[in-house]
Amino acid sequence: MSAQRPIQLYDFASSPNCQRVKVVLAEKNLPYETIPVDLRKGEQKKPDFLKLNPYGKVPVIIDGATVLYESLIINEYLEEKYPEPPLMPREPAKKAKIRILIDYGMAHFDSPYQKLRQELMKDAKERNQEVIDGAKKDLKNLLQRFEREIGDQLYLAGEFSLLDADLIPRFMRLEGFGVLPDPALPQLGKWLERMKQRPSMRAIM
Ligand SMILES: N[C@@H](CCC(=O)N[C@@H](CS)C(=O)NCC(=O)O)C(=O)O
Repeated sequence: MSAQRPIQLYDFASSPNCQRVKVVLAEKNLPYETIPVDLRKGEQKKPDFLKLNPYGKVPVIIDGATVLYESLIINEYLEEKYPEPPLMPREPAKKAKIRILIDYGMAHFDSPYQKLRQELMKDAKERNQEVIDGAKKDLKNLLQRFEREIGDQLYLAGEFSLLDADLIPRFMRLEGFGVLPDPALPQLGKWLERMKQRPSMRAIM
């Protein structure tokens, strides 16, 4: 029997959506090869790529005969297909809570996060400081929930889980945008530093 090829990851290095998959691949010690897709050149909209992901976005993984896109769904797949080490608790109620928090960190953060990102991408003299301040304030308010959730635990749901892996790329950007660290969010600040020490973060730092 011939050995199966390692997982292939269609990747754009600075993409947070690709980065969350890379963290999970590394946490699970899964060998993989990256196939760079240059988003600046529009390679993600070429017909061959659209056959893999009709949305024309990275990441995409190929695992044997399985082709998958959507980073959060890829990570759920990796967790189920390669259960060791586990990145989700066994109890359905705990799993459901983690999924609620992943959704919160993605969907609920999206509007102020994108607003801030768009504004900061502009030339400094064209930026609207009111928009920046408003988006930062909204993000800090949303982050309070994670500050309460983590409490004195090491990771967002106690043990390291998909919740940490899925959210870390976005939270690293929040640090780059000057939202974190914040004196009002001390536990999250410590978590961010703790996350940076994990070997799996080397793939994205
Ligand atoms: N919901 C998707 C979003 C994927 C996504 O937006 N990827 C970006 C890179 S971070 C992309 O490929 N953008 C190129 C484009 O939209 O043309 C996921 O989680 O995988």
